[in-house]
Amino acid sequence: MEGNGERPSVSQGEADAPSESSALTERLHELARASGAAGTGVCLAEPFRDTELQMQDRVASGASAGLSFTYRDPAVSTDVRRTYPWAERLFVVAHSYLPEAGTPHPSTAEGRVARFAERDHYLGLEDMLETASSALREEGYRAEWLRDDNRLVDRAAAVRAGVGWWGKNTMVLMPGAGPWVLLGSVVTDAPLDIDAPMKRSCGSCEACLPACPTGALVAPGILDANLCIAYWLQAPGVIPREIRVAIGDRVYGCDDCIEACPPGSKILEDAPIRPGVDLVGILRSSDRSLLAEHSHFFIPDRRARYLRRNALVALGNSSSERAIDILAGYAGHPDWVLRLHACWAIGRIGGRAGRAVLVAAREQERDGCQGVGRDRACPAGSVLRSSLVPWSDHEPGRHGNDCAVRDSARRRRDLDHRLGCHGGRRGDG
Ligand code: B12
Ligand code: SF4
Ligand code: SF4
Repeated sequence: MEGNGERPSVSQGEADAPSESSALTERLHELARASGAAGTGVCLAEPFRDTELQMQDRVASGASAGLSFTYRDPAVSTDVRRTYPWAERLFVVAHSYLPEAGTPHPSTAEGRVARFAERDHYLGLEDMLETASSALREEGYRAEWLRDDNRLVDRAAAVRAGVGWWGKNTMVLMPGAGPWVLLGSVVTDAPLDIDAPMKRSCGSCEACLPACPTGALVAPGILDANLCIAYWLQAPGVIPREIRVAIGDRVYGCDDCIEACPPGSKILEDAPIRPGVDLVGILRSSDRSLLAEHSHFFIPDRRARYLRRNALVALGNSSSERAIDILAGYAGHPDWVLRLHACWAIGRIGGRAGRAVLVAAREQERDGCQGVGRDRACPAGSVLRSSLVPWSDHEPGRHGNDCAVRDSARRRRDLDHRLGCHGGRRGDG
């Protein structure tokens, strides 16, 4: 059997009769497909040297923005034998979350969650990986699966195993599903037949590059995480001002560079419209229920403050004066990160009521908050000052990709929020 129907498998067994390993390989592909996998492939568990070098470059240039995860130790995440010395093969599985995940269509005071996180779509992938692992174990082989884990760069494995190709938006694209897939691998010592990498590329298409609202795709296939909205919505600390504007109504994840991708357009068309998430609801819920409801999000330190921070920013971008009441409550919140983003949101909405709240908040801040950054000095005061500048001047869309966002985000690289926790096992993409 061919892993993805596009390229021949390379048999490791006898040349004439189908070997035991060929039969097992075929069975695994079939099992995974039967359990819903959009694509499967097998590659050698050799180190991914090119990827390691790319990651070292990103760290050296700062483009990894202090990310931990796979960047914690690229020597480990690009060489699975450092974790599993017995590894011979990676059986890679791609799970498409479209059309089921739908397309978010938030109305005012609703926020947008990227499709991959609409619910925990990794659960389906885990079932597929476990099915394949069990089959291998039943045959007496070792098998462990990894998905979105610090110990393996999933996309490098998927490309080597011929499951898809590198897109210029850095995603792995698959025929049929385009970029709308999550990836995982079974690590095994079984001598499975390997697949050849796919002979495809984006060709002359570059649609994703201008589609990114912040210019985070700084070159084809190169993402500067300092500029990426998906990065900031799951980073600890303060979100830079210009990124806050670019965030729009998003509260988690960003799909713009993948929505623009033609190989995924057909499956995207079939995705049903679904409502957004209730932003005021997020601000009114208890920490416990917020964390329970969004248990599949990566939230730094599992602190509900970061979900609330994101909701404050999205509400600020909603232009809804009706949001001022709930924001006013947060302008006096004991947590300075929330106060700061609430004051910004109020300033962004503007209006007489908002200004009155900020004036009152500034009074409260007068003696405290002599912090490190411009924003931290006084959330309400800095917003009052900067509200004299028309917000449209900060709109990234109006200036193309060489806008203030990039400069500002770069300046922020060395600030304290990078030192926050971004580690541990990931819960999302
Ligand atoms: C860190 C991380 C992030 C970071 C950084 C992303 C990044 N591009 O590195 C942030 C938080 C920004 C992020 C965002 C998202 N992520 Co994420 N993330 C990861 C994680 C944990 C590690 C990624 C990694 O190590 N990258 C290493 C660098 C070196 O890889 P790279 O940037 O792709 O670099 C390659 C290309 O540059 C290529 N290359 C080099 N030169 C050139 C030139 C050309 C022309 C081309 C085409 C390619 C190319 O070679 C490099 C590798 O050798 C993986 C899970 C995992 N354990 O692997 C998920 C993962 C990559 N994320 C995933 C998803 C779904 C997302 C989001 C779509 C979620 C969302 N909707 O918000 C966004 C997409 C943003 C984007 N365009 O990448 C999926 C991607 C699935 C797929 N089909 O590719 C993964 C694999 C999780 C999973 N298990 O499914 N993510
Ligand atoms: S996820 Fe959003 S911000 Fe990040 S590269 Fe893609 S379009 Fe740009
Ligand atoms: S939008 Fe075009 S260039 Fe970008 S990843 Fe998709 S096919 Fe490739």
